[in-house]
Amino acid sequence: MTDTATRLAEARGSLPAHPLDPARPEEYLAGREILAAAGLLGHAVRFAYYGLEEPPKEHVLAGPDGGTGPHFAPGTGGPMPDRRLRAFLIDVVTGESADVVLSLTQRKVISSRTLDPLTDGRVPILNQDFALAEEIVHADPDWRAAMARRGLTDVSKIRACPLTAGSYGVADEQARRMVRVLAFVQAREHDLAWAHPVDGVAAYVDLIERRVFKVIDELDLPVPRESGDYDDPEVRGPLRTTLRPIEITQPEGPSFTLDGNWLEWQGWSLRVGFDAREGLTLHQISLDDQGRRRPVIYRASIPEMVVPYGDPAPTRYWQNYFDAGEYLVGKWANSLELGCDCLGEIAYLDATVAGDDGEPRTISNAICIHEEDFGILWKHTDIFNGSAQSRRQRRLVISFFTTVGNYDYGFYWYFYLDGTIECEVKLTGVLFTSAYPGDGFRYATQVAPGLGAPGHQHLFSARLDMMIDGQANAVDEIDTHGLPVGPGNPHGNALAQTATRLSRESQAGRRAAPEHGRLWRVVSTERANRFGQPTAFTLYPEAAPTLLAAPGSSLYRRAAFATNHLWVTRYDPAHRYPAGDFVNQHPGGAGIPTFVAGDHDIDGADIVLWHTFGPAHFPRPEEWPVMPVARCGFTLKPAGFFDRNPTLDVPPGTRCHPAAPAAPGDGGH
Ligand SMILES: [Cu+2]
Repeated sequence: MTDTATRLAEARGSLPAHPLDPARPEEYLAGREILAAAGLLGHAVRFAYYGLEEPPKEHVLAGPDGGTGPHFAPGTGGPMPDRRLRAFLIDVVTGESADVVLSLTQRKVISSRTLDPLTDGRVPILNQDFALAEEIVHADPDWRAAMARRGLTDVSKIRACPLTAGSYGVADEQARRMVRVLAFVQAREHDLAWAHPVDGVAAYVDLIERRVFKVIDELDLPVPRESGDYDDPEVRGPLRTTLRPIEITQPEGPSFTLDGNWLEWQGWSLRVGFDAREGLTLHQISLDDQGRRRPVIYRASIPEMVVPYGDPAPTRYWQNYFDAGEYLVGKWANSLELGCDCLGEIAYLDATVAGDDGEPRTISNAICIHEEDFGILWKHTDIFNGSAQSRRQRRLVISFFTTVGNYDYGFYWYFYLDGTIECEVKLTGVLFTSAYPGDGFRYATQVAPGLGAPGHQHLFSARLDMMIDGQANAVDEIDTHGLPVGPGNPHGNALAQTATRLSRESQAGRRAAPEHGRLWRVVSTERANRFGQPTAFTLYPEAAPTLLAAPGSSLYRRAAFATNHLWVTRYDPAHRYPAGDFVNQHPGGAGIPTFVAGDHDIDGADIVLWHTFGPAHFPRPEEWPVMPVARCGFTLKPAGFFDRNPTLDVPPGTRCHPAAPAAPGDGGH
């Protein structure tokens, strides 16, 4: 047998347990062989993305038990769907890029499309671009002269950051696969380079020609000198000695079960996935209701995030990073450490991503799964019957952490005993820095002498492929109003809710309205609760500002998804990324604007919610030199999904001695 045949046999012999299981190392290898056999892997071809091409939803739902459960046994339901991988390939000598889908099952390339970078955008940044960008600027005479003019003659001490370029309609830029490079001084090996930005200089690098094609040298600002090396005892001071241990133990083990990627806990069931671009993906989230598995969400993920910076300086106006579409957040996932990143009884899942060469790389302990005490679930001391009851809340936590340049992001999904789902992103790491020009500067906070941290936004997009009690769903916008004094409300205390059905895609680009406590309720148009009301889950937004870049700006077109807090679209398997498939240097208009262009009916349809969240971040001095976690996210709560509080059956804690209810007739006043 040839190598190819052996690998393919291996990949076939060990079929994934389920069609939504993440691609495995042997599958990446087998896929690479198929690409090579099709002549698509020349010596200069690199993988800018490589991952599972998920099977169509209807194929999964046609499986046994609606495709839920740990195993998808072929023969008992539909057949195992075709197993496919998708690769974004780039020839780093010619720049030619292709979007390729291959079938492991059929052992062939299914489709291969060459990108037109002017209209399609470009493939994401490669791993090799980090070292390459530095090598290129270090060798460039103009850039070296700009550094030398600032007294920086030893370029080995200057770190270069390959920053995505955006798209500003400049022909000389659009024609190139390029990054813009800002520089930071790292005088000692362990120095924190971000503390020493060489502001006022930007090098524009053509990654294909491997040269700097322009140096912007506009402002002469001193390089801030104070060390930000928070590992250095001189900088951080002595460690405090007053923290006593907190141990988290579960002597009988956790209450969840994990079978492959299938997770069950306290009535919840779901499948955990992982993708190099999106990171954690959750599938087929259901709730058990008296033995019935009731679907809630078919697929949940955060497929995009953009971090636009608000400093209009000529050397930095273009700073806006699409961390998922341009850098791939999943690819940079951390290996998590027990007792350090996660506390308690932890189950880990590894993640496999591919390197530039398409070789699989396993990130051990990339996904952390555990159970947490979360304070009080419910509590009441009754003044009439004397009952004093208290129950503790718990949540199941599924999380991963990723490092994208200076920032670190933790993505946490929480599932609670009462049916609540929460998504929380933890933002930490090191602020992006600039030189601080002096008092009254509007666009940055001074965080160390002469060091600025520009204001920016973090705008995440959650893609929630909803499935409340089935695929026929709709969204109502719920506002709460105080009513004017008048007939029927003589004392002016009346308050009421209005529910407005978002019937078409064109009506469903919505913003939060905290003054009305605005919520979006996703209802089943087929199932009702005991009151005859549709079963539903409600989305609670946090209502931070949407994209603040000016309408008409390049970013406004490129990050159109972020101009509203909510979009609702009819499900389409091709609609995966809210800023489009190829975000890097894309001129704008891709993603959400094209998804809603057909203005589909979304009342009683298979629908997807796209929810924008995340803070406008004007840094505080306390966020330097490393930032304590800031949080953002959203919550989904059952709203008439159950007929009453679903947690009456939660027992009191073993160390809890609730007062016995008073005997009938004892009640006093
Ligand atoms: Cu920030």
